[in-house]
Amino acid sequence: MTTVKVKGMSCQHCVMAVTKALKEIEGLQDIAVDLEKGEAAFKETKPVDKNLIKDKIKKAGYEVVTE
Ligand SMILES: [Cu+2]
Repeated sequence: MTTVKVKGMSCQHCVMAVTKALKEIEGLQDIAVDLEKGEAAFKETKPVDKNLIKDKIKKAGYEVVTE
């Protein structure tokens, strides 16, 4: 399971939007977005470029936090 921090989610609508964005990426599976933690978790069935994940989430209107 891979987890990324997502900034800007405030309600279930945001959770749905982020989930939908991640579902569009080939190779991601079992996507689980946690509103309280501000995290998105998923399984990679093949290596997925982290920048693609960032881009998709950004296009949905949210920000991936990298520390
Ligand atoms: Cu929202």
